[in-house]
Amino acid sequence: MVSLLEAQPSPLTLDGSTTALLIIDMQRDFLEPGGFGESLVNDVSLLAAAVPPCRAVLDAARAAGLLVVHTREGHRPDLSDAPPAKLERGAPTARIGAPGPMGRILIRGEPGHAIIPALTPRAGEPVIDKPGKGAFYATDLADILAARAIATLLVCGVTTEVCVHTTVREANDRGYRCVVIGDACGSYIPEFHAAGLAMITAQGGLFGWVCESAAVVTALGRLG
Ligand code: C5J
Repeated sequence: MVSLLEAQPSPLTLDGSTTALLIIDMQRDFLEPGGFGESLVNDVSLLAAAVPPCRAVLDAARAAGLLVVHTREGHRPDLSDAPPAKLERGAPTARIGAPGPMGRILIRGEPGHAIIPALTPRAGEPVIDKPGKGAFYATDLADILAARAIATLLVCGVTTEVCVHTTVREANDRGYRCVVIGDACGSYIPEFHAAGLAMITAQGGLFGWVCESAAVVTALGRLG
């Protein structure tokens, strides 16, 4: 069954059997005080507005039977998967691997690495641990999507201009139709959020489509 999704620069059809919801890095390290986001001197409260829209599309995707995939940015405790160029950035006390109030910053298994409680993955929903900004780099995401013949990705999460954008660019080059759910994304820098969304739809849809969470809920409701 297909459903029409209102989006920019044009509406598009969603086929529930070949569409997945991809939720990027909604981790405590980015959204809560004391994590990686705050270590880079960001106001992490700016990301809170994205949580209810993410929850709304997550509920709608689950009800419609879509594949839901979650990602987490983070590194092995021995940092062997973190290139020096990434590790050496930022103040030494606030770098990846440094101790913080939520455990070592951006390290797998630490409290800060977990997805926020409101969006906790359910059993059966793949969780992709990624060492980079893009969710395809050094992960098995492409295999998981191919096994389900996924052609369209509904993408949300944080941050708009970094991990969401990098993932959408990777996915676009791999042939996926990418729909970014604008109000379900967030950035520490509002101008970057707005520019990031504008870049996706520019020139007839350079990297895909942008829509609102309410439109996704409506479209998925017709599939459920
Ligand atoms: C960043 C991310 N901003 N998930 N990561 O470093 O966007």
